[in-house]
Amino acid sequence: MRGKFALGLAAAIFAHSSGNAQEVTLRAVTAFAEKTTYSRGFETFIERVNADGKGTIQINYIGGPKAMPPFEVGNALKTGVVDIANTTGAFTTNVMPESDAWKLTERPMSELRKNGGYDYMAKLYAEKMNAIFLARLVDNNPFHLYLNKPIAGPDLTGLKIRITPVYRDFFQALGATVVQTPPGEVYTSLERGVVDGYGWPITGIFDLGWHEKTKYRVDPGFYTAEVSVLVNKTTWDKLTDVQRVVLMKAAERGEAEAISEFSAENAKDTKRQAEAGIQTIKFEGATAETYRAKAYQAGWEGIIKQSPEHGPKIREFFSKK
Ligand code: 173
Repeated sequence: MRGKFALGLAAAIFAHSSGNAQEVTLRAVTAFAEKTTYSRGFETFIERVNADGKGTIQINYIGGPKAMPPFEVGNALKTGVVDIANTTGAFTTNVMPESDAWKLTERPMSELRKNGGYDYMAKLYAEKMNAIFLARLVDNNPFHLYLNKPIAGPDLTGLKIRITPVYRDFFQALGATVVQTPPGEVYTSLERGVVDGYGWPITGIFDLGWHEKTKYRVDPGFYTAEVSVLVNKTTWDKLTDVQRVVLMKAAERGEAEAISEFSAENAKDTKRQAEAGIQTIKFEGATAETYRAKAYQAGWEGIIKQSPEHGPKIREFFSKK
């Protein structure tokens, strides 16, 4: 993790600070339920900022989806209703369609911060969302299809599946009927039989009790989940260098920890799912290859359709093919 991040940090440290500003307090929200898997990294980030930033910068954690619906977070950040947010690209496509492309990265952030991929996306966040993309706190965390009806192969014809933009193009390509919901509606949708399954990463299904309503997980996984810290750019521009460094230090630490943290979490939850009686429907060999290839093909086609201008360029930075 000694790429652009570190250089930017050093530059900010040595730049002149603008006088002795007072302590500033930023308003923060998360798109995921408080104290669950995908808010945890952000909560650690906030603790670090509040410890390190005493007298200079503090974060007031307003909360999660009870305070603000997940799909509204991008716009709230853009307009400055909140100063800082923990969210994922799939929840902010209404302000920036390209944000959903993070799920397709086949390179770690340490590499994307050097190869121009981060810079390209950061410019789009600044222009379209009025946001600074501070750090990716979730990576190396595959998505899966979870089902309550068995399937014999990669064909979802006749099944109704809960989605977000992450899964839409892929599950539709497999023949599914899709219905978009925020995470907060997954449990009742399963309970009422409104859906036959859902997309979600390998970790976190225990947070809201979904394991009670889940029979099967389909392997292999596909893509990698992304959850990141974004800062309103107008707020950022008003901060002093000292205040920015507090944020950047906590951001750099969080991003550096993500890959190893999730490799442990992934293993833990895979085991826990089996112990909870969730059976795996495992595609192998050529079927698995085709399934994953279809995921990426449908995913990129979707991004490029949404953004013919930027999609192909983003693909060059993110993809291995
Ligand atoms: O399934 C979802 O709600 C979703 O898009 C997502 C994205 C990142 C992490 C967890 C879930």
